Amino acid sequence: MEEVLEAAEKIRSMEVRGAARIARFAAETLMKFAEKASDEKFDEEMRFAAETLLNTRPTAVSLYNAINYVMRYSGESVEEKRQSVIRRAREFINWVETAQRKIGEIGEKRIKDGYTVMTHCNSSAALSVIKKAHENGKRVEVIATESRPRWQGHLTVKQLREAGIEVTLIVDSAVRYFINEVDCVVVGADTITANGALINKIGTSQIALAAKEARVPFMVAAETYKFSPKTLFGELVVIEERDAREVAPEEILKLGVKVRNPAFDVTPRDYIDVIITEIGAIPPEMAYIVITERLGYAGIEEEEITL
Ligand code: RUB
Repeated sequence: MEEVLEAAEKIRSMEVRGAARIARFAAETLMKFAEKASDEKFDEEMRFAAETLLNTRPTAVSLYNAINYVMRYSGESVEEKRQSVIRRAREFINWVETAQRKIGEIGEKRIKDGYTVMTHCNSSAALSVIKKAHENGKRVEVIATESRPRWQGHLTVKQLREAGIEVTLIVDSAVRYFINEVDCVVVGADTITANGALINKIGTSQIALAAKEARVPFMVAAETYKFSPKTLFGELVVIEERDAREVAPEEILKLGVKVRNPAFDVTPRDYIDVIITEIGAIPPEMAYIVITERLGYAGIEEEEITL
């Protein structure tokens, strides 16, 4: 169980971060844990591991979908169940890899030669789109935000430079200043709700607002495991609020200043032109169908959702 607790801490502390990486890491952790879990209490131990991983970061539904996918294992004997967990975890990991590749192939068609693309935070799905356009010989430049307070923008600019892509780093508050120099915005997703709203890194909704005002297309790159089944039943997505010390130094905190540090925000579907998924470039209004048909929640009652 120690490995599961360590893995949970890596997610909580953001050593492993980003919705897709978190999901993949959770599936890998459950797979390794299943190999060692006891014969006597296999189901109980698996469930404890699943819940421990689930209770790390509340917002990205990819974590829930990954764990839920693996935990729908089956089998008569413990050995069959163990093999089923391993098989399902491998299937999920394969889903992550193929979806990101496919999203790149579909999304890059929306990026024309000579485009300047704005992105926010550090999204593997969004970068897959930009990198694919570059690989296909299009001249692409990127404007990337710092993404305070955890500076994920620094990862983004490094990864883009490694790929040989021109990139400009800006502070988050400079988005509107630069929006008219941009041909489109591409961001990732932590969660897409049943009504097509996007939950992504704090600041995303301000970018969407600026993009709409400037008539700049706003694209979301999101694998279908970023769509939230629980929102079908009216559940609201929990926005993680992180420690004040990520935002303000001790000398400010000791003055009794109240600090709020939400990690994500909500962009209503009206601001989204298209969601690039591995099954196609879809309008946000199709989120309900993705959850029911693609993720298989059609006709499922809320009580049947056990995790
Ligand atoms: C990361 C973030 C990313 C999405 C999508 O937040 O908001 O835009 O997770 O990333 P944090 P990906 O750094 O707090 O985890 O496309 O890689 O899943």
